[in-house]
Amino acid sequence: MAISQRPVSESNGTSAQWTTGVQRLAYEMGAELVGVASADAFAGAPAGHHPRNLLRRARSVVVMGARLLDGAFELAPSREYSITYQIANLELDRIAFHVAKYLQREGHRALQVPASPPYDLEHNMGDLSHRHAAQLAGIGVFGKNSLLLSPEFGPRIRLTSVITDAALEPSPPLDVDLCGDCDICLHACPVDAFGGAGIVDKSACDANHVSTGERLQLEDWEQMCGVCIRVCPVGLPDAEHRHKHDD
Ligand code: B12
Ligand code: SF4
Ligand code: SF4
Repeated sequence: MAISQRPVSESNGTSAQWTTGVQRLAYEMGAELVGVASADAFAGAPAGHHPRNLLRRARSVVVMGARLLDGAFELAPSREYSITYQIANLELDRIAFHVAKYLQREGHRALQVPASPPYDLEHNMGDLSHRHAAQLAGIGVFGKNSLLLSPEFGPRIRLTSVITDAALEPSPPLDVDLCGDCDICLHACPVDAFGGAGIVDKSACDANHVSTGERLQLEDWEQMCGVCIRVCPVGLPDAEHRHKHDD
Protein backbone atom coordinates (compact mmCIF):
# COMPACT_ATOMS: atom_id res chain seq x y z
CA MET A 1 0.00 0.00 0.00
CA ALA A 2 1.36 3.40 -0.94
CA ILE A 3 1.87 5.70 1.98
CA SER A 4 1.38 9.39 1.32
CA GLN A 5 3.86 11.57 3.19
CA ARG A 6 1.39 14.34 3.73
CA PRO A 7 -2.26 15.18 3.14
CA VAL A 8 -2.96 15.97 -0.53
CA SER A 9 -4.80 19.23 0.02
CA GLU A 10 -7.66 20.62 2.09
CA SER A 11 -7.16 23.80 3.94
CA ASN A 12 -9.21 25.99 6.14
CA GLY A 13 -6.53 28.65 5.97
CA THR A 14 -7.06 32.36 5.59
CA SER A 15 -5.46 34.84 3.20
CA ALA A 16 -3.21 36.03 6.01
CA GLN A 17 -2.09 32.48 6.84
CA TRP A 18 -1.34 31.60 3.21
CA THR A 19 0.55 34.85 2.73
CA THR A 20 2.64 34.18 5.83
CA GLY A 21 3.13 30.56 4.75
CA VAL A 22 4.42 31.63 1.34
CA GLN A 23 6.76 34.24 2.81
CA ARG A 24 8.13 31.90 5.44
CA LEU A 25 8.85 29.14 2.94
CA ALA A 26 10.48 31.49 0.41
CA TYR A 27 12.73 33.06 3.06
CA GLU A 28 13.62 29.65 4.52
CA MET A 29 14.64 28.46 1.06
CA GLY A 30 16.96 31.41 0.52
CA ALA A 31 14.97 34.27 -1.01
CA GLU A 32 15.90 37.65 0.47
CA LEU A 33 12.92 39.59 -0.87
CA VAL A 34 9.29 38.45 -1.06
CA GLY A 35 6.21 40.44 -2.03
CA VAL A 36 2.68 39.87 -3.30
CA ALA A 37 0.80 41.76 -6.02
CA SER A 38 -2.87 41.44 -6.83
CA ALA A 39 -3.44 40.10 -10.36
CA ASP A 40 -5.82 43.03 -10.84
CA ALA A 41 -2.85 45.41 -10.59
CA PHE A 42 -1.48 44.10 -13.94
CA ALA A 43 -4.12 45.98 -15.97
CA GLY A 44 -1.40 47.71 -18.05
CA ALA A 45 0.38 44.48 -19.04
CA PRO A 46 0.75 43.89 -22.80
CA ALA A 47 -1.70 41.47 -24.47
CA GLY A 48 -0.78 37.88 -23.69
CA HIS A 49 1.44 38.83 -20.74
CA HIS A 50 -1.15 39.27 -17.98
CA PRO A 51 -1.09 36.72 -15.14
CA ARG A 52 -4.57 35.57 -16.22
CA ASN A 53 -3.15 34.68 -19.66
CA LEU A 54 -1.08 32.06 -17.85
CA LEU A 55 -3.51 30.97 -15.10
CA ARG A 56 -7.19 31.56 -15.88
CA ARG A 57 -8.40 32.46 -12.40
CA ALA A 58 -5.23 34.15 -11.17
CA ARG A 59 -5.78 36.43 -8.20
CA SER A 60 -2.27 36.98 -6.85
CA VAL A 61 1.34 36.99 -7.96
CA VAL A 62 4.07 36.14 -5.45
CA VAL A 63 7.40 37.71 -6.41
CA MET A 64 10.69 36.55 -4.93
CA GLY A 65 14.14 38.05 -5.21
CA ALA A 66 17.56 36.52 -4.59
CA ARG A 67 20.49 38.76 -3.82
CA LEU A 68 23.52 38.21 -6.03
CA LEU A 69 27.13 38.21 -4.88
CA ASP A 70 28.55 41.75 -4.81
CA GLY A 71 31.98 40.24 -5.42
CA ALA A 72 30.81 38.73 -8.71
CA PHE A 73 30.31 42.24 -10.11
CA GLU A 74 33.81 43.56 -9.54
CA LEU A 75 34.88 42.32 -12.96
CA ALA A 76 31.51 41.71 -14.68
CA PRO A 77 31.13 40.65 -17.41
CA SER A 78 33.06 37.56 -16.37
CA ARG A 79 32.65 33.80 -16.10
CA GLU A 80 32.23 34.28 -12.35
CA TYR A 81 29.28 36.62 -12.79
CA SER A 82 27.83 34.19 -15.34
CA ILE A 83 27.85 31.27 -12.91
CA THR A 84 26.39 33.40 -10.10
CA TYR A 85 23.59 34.45 -12.42
CA GLN A 86 22.90 30.89 -13.53
CA ILE A 87 22.85 29.52 -9.98
CA ALA A 88 20.53 32.34 -8.91
CA ASN A 89 18.15 31.38 -11.73
CA LEU A 90 18.20 27.72 -10.68
CA GLU A 91 17.71 28.55 -7.01
CA LEU A 92 14.82 30.89 -7.79
CA ASP A 93 13.17 28.28 -10.01
CA ARG A 94 13.52 25.77 -7.18
CA ILE A 95 12.08 28.16 -4.58
CA ALA A 96 9.19 29.04 -6.89
CA PHE A 97 8.44 25.35 -7.46
CA HIS A 98 8.15 24.71 -3.72
CA VAL A 99 6.11 27.85 -3.09
CA ALA A 100 3.71 26.78 -5.87
CA LYS A 101 3.51 23.27 -4.38
CA TYR A 102 2.77 24.72 -0.95
CA LEU A 103 -0.14 26.68 -2.43
CA GLN A 104 -1.31 23.58 -4.28
CA ARG A 105 -1.29 21.57 -1.04
CA GLU A 106 -3.42 24.30 0.49
CA GLY A 107 -6.01 23.63 -2.22
CA HIS A 108 -5.10 26.39 -4.72
CA ARG A 109 -3.84 26.46 -8.29
CA ALA A 110 -0.37 27.85 -8.73
CA LEU A 111 2.30 27.95 -11.39
CA GLN A 112 5.82 29.22 -11.58
CA VAL A 113 7.10 31.51 -14.32
CA PRO A 114 10.70 30.71 -15.33
CA ALA A 115 13.22 33.09 -13.73
CA SER A 116 14.93 33.53 -17.07
CA PRO A 117 15.09 30.99 -19.95
CA PRO A 118 12.92 29.62 -21.45
CA TYR A 119 11.41 32.80 -22.92
CA ASP A 120 10.37 34.14 -26.34
CA LEU A 121 13.77 34.64 -27.97
CA GLU A 122 12.32 36.14 -31.14
CA HIS A 123 10.71 39.05 -29.28
CA ASN A 124 13.07 39.05 -26.27
CA MET A 125 10.11 38.73 -23.96
CA GLY A 126 9.22 36.60 -20.96
CA ASP A 127 5.71 35.23 -20.41
CA LEU A 128 5.40 37.60 -17.45
CA SER A 129 7.72 40.50 -16.68
CA HIS A 130 9.24 39.84 -13.24
CA ARG A 131 10.42 43.46 -12.98
CA HIS A 132 6.89 44.81 -13.39
CA ALA A 133 5.57 42.15 -11.01
CA ALA A 134 8.24 43.04 -8.43
CA GLN A 135 7.44 46.73 -8.68
CA LEU A 136 3.73 45.99 -8.14
CA ALA A 137 4.61 43.70 -5.20
CA GLY A 138 6.57 46.43 -3.42
CA ILE A 139 9.99 44.81 -3.81
CA GLY A 140 11.52 47.83 -5.48
CA VAL A 141 11.22 50.47 -8.17
CA PHE A 142 12.48 50.83 -11.74
CA GLY A 143 15.89 52.46 -12.12
CA LYS A 144 17.14 54.42 -15.12
CA ASN A 145 18.89 51.21 -16.25
CA SER A 146 15.34 49.79 -16.61
CA LEU A 147 16.13 47.20 -13.95
CA LEU A 148 14.31 46.72 -10.69
CA LEU A 149 16.23 48.36 -7.85
CA SER A 150 15.49 47.26 -4.32
CA PRO A 151 16.40 49.75 -1.59
CA GLU A 152 18.42 47.01 0.14
CA PHE A 153 20.46 45.60 -2.76
CA GLY A 154 19.92 47.93 -5.72
CA PRO A 155 19.82 46.00 -9.04
CA ARG A 156 21.99 43.16 -7.67
CA ILE A 157 18.99 40.84 -7.39
CA ARG A 158 17.35 38.27 -9.61
CA LEU A 159 13.64 37.72 -9.59
CA THR A 160 10.95 35.14 -10.14
CA SER A 161 7.17 34.91 -9.81
CA VAL A 162 4.47 32.41 -8.85
CA ILE A 163 0.95 33.03 -10.12
CA THR A 164 -1.91 31.64 -8.05
CA ASP A 165 -5.68 31.71 -7.71
CA ALA A 166 -5.24 32.12 -3.92
CA ALA A 167 -6.34 35.51 -2.63
CA LEU A 168 -3.13 36.50 -0.86
CA GLU A 169 -2.56 39.79 0.91
CA PRO A 170 -0.88 42.29 -1.45
CA SER A 171 2.15 44.27 -0.30
CA PRO A 172 1.98 48.00 -1.13
CA PRO A 173 4.25 49.31 -3.93
CA LEU A 174 7.14 51.53 -2.78
CA ASP A 175 6.91 55.25 -3.41
CA VAL A 176 10.58 56.22 -3.67
CA ASP A 177 13.03 57.50 -6.30
CA LEU A 178 16.29 55.59 -5.86
CA CYS A 179 18.13 57.21 -8.81
CA GLY A 180 17.78 60.91 -8.10
CA ASP A 181 20.26 62.88 -10.25
CA CYS A 182 22.48 59.87 -10.90
CA ASP A 183 22.86 58.74 -14.54
CA ILE A 184 26.02 56.61 -14.29
CA CYS A 185 24.49 53.52 -15.92
CA LEU A 186 23.24 55.44 -18.95
CA HIS A 187 26.82 56.30 -19.93
CA ALA A 188 28.48 53.05 -18.83
CA CYS A 189 26.85 50.67 -21.29
CA PRO A 190 29.55 49.35 -23.66
CA VAL A 191 27.18 49.46 -26.65
CA ASP A 192 25.27 52.62 -25.67
CA ALA A 193 22.05 50.59 -25.48
CA PHE A 194 20.29 53.38 -23.54
CA GLY A 195 21.11 56.09 -26.07
CA GLY A 196 21.47 58.29 -22.99
CA ALA A 197 17.71 58.15 -22.35
CA GLY A 198 17.00 55.05 -20.28
CA ILE A 199 15.09 53.08 -22.93
CA VAL A 200 16.96 49.87 -23.60
CA ASP A 201 17.72 48.90 -27.16
CA LYS A 202 17.13 45.19 -26.55
CA SER A 203 18.81 44.12 -29.81
CA ALA A 204 21.98 46.08 -29.01
CA CYS A 205 22.06 44.66 -25.48
CA ASP A 206 21.39 41.16 -26.76
CA ALA A 207 24.11 41.43 -29.42
CA ASN A 208 26.55 42.52 -26.72
CA HIS A 209 25.61 39.44 -24.67
CA VAL A 210 26.45 37.25 -27.67
CA SER A 211 29.82 38.87 -28.38
CA THR A 212 30.74 38.90 -24.69
CA GLY A 213 29.75 35.23 -24.52
CA GLU A 214 32.00 34.43 -27.46
CA ARG A 215 34.90 36.29 -25.87
CA LEU A 216 34.43 34.43 -22.56
CA GLN A 217 33.67 31.12 -24.34
CA LEU A 218 30.23 30.77 -22.77
CA GLU A 219 27.31 28.67 -24.00
CA ASP A 220 24.19 30.53 -25.25
CA TRP A 221 22.31 30.29 -21.95
CA GLU A 222 25.34 31.50 -19.98
CA GLN A 223 25.74 34.81 -21.82
CA MET A 224 25.45 38.02 -19.85
CA CYS A 225 26.92 41.50 -19.48
CA GLY A 226 25.80 43.21 -16.27
CA VAL A 227 27.73 46.49 -16.59
CA CYS A 228 24.52 48.47 -15.90
CA ILE A 229 24.24 46.50 -12.63
CA ARG A 230 27.91 46.74 -11.72
CA VAL A 231 28.09 50.54 -11.88
CA CYS A 232 24.92 51.22 -9.85
CA PRO A 233 25.63 52.55 -6.36
CA VAL A 234 22.15 51.83 -4.93
CA GLY A 235 22.24 49.28 -2.13
CA LEU A 236 26.03 48.91 -2.16
CA PRO A 237 27.38 48.88 1.38
CA ASP A 238 30.77 50.07 0.14
CA ALA A 239 30.37 52.23 -2.96
CA GLU A 240 33.96 53.34 -2.54
CA HIS A 241 35.23 49.79 -2.81
CA ARG A 242 33.41 49.46 -6.14
CA HIS A 243 34.91 52.67 -7.50
CA LYS A 244 38.41 51.48 -6.65
CA HIS A 245 37.89 48.49 -8.92
CA ASP A 246 36.26 50.56 -11.66
CA ASP A 247 39.21 52.94 -11.93
C1 B12 B 1 14.17 38.93 -22.47
C2 B12 B 1 15.03 39.39 -21.33
C3 B12 B 1 16.17 40.11 -21.63
C4 B12 B 1 16.43 40.67 -23.02
C5 B12 B 1 15.57 41.93 -23.16
C6 B12 B 1 15.72 42.90 -21.97
C7 B12 B 1 14.56 43.88 -21.74
N1 B12 B 1 14.92 45.06 -21.31
O1 B12 B 1 13.41 43.56 -21.92
C8 B12 B 1 17.95 40.91 -22.99
C9 B12 B 1 18.67 39.65 -23.43
C10 B12 B 1 18.45 42.07 -23.82
C11 B12 B 1 18.16 41.07 -21.49
C12 B12 B 1 19.19 41.76 -20.92
C13 B12 B 1 19.37 41.88 -19.57
N2 B12 B 1 18.71 41.26 -18.59
CO1 B12 B 1 17.12 40.26 -18.89
N3 B12 B 1 15.55 39.36 -19.01
C14 B12 B 1 14.71 39.08 -19.99
C15 B12 B 1 13.45 38.36 -19.49
C16 B12 B 1 13.61 36.86 -19.74
C17 B12 B 1 12.16 38.90 -20.07
C18 B12 B 1 12.09 40.42 -20.04
C19 B12 B 1 10.92 40.90 -20.81
O2 B12 B 1 9.90 40.27 -20.87
N4 B12 B 1 11.05 42.04 -21.44
C20 B12 B 1 9.96 42.55 -22.28
C21 B12 B 1 9.16 43.64 -21.60
C22 B12 B 1 8.94 43.63 -20.12
O3 B12 B 1 9.84 44.81 -21.91
P1 B12 B 1 9.14 45.80 -22.87
O4 B12 B 1 8.72 45.24 -24.18
O5 B12 B 1 10.13 46.91 -22.92
O6 B12 B 1 7.82 46.11 -22.08
C23 B12 B 1 7.10 47.28 -22.30
C24 B12 B 1 5.64 47.03 -22.20
O7 B12 B 1 5.36 45.79 -22.71
C25 B12 B 1 5.34 47.20 -20.75
N5 B12 B 1 5.10 46.03 -19.92
C26 B12 B 1 5.58 44.80 -20.02
N6 B12 B 1 5.08 44.04 -19.03
C27 B12 B 1 4.28 44.83 -18.27
C28 B12 B 1 3.54 44.55 -17.15
C29 B12 B 1 2.80 45.60 -16.54
C30 B12 B 1 2.00 45.33 -15.31
C31 B12 B 1 2.84 46.90 -17.09
C32 B12 B 1 2.10 48.01 -16.45
C33 B12 B 1 3.58 47.15 -18.25
C34 B12 B 1 4.27 46.12 -18.83
O8 B12 B 1 6.46 47.84 -20.19
C35 B12 B 1 7.43 48.15 -21.15
C36 B12 B 1 7.31 49.59 -21.50
O9 B12 B 1 7.84 50.38 -20.46
C37 B12 B 1 13.49 38.70 -17.96
C38 B12 B 1 12.83 37.64 -17.08
C39 B12 B 1 11.35 37.91 -16.98
N7 B12 B 1 10.53 36.97 -17.31
O10 B12 B 1 10.95 39.01 -16.59
C40 B12 B 1 14.97 38.94 -17.70
C41 B12 B 1 15.41 40.05 -16.71
C42 B12 B 1 14.56 41.28 -16.99
N8 B12 B 1 16.79 40.29 -17.05
C43 B12 B 1 17.48 40.61 -16.05
C44 B12 B 1 18.82 41.10 -16.16
C45 B12 B 1 19.59 41.28 -14.89
C46 B12 B 1 19.37 41.39 -17.40
C47 B12 B 1 20.76 41.95 -17.71
C48 B12 B 1 21.45 42.82 -16.70
C49 B12 B 1 21.69 40.82 -18.17
C50 B12 B 1 22.46 40.19 -17.10
N9 B12 B 1 21.88 39.24 -16.44
O11 B12 B 1 23.58 40.56 -16.85
C51 B12 B 1 20.46 42.74 -18.99
C52 B12 B 1 19.92 44.15 -18.63
C53 B12 B 1 19.33 44.90 -19.75
C54 B12 B 1 18.55 46.09 -19.27
N10 B12 B 1 19.21 47.11 -18.75
O12 B12 B 1 17.32 46.06 -19.33
C55 B12 B 1 16.72 40.47 -14.74
C56 B12 B 1 16.41 41.82 -14.12
C57 B12 B 1 16.58 41.83 -12.60
C58 B12 B 1 16.34 43.21 -12.06
N11 B12 B 1 16.98 43.51 -10.96
O13 B12 B 1 15.60 43.98 -12.61
C59 B12 B 1 15.44 39.66 -15.21
C60 B12 B 1 14.14 40.01 -14.49
C61 B12 B 1 15.78 38.16 -15.00
C62 B12 B 1 15.60 37.70 -13.55
N12 B12 B 1 15.03 36.54 -13.36
O14 B12 B 1 15.94 38.37 -12.61
N13 B12 B 1 17.17 40.49 -20.79
S1 SF4 C 1 23.51 44.53 -19.84
FE1 SF4 C 1 25.32 45.52 -20.73
S2 SF4 C 1 24.78 45.83 -22.91
FE2 SF4 C 1 22.87 45.45 -21.80
S3 SF4 C 1 22.09 47.49 -21.25
FE3 SF4 C 1 23.27 46.74 -19.48
S4 SF4 C 1 25.33 47.58 -19.83
FE4 SF4 C 1 24.27 47.71 -21.79
S1 SF4 D 1 23.38 53.80 -11.83
FE1 SF4 D 1 22.36 55.62 -11.04
S2 SF4 D 1 20.85 56.16 -12.63
FE2 SF4 D 1 21.50 54.07 -13.03
S3 SF4 D 1 19.96 52.81 -11.99
FE3 SF4 D 1 21.68 53.11 -10.54
S4 SF4 D 1 21.13 54.92 -9.34
FE4 SF4 D 1 19.79 54.87 -11.15
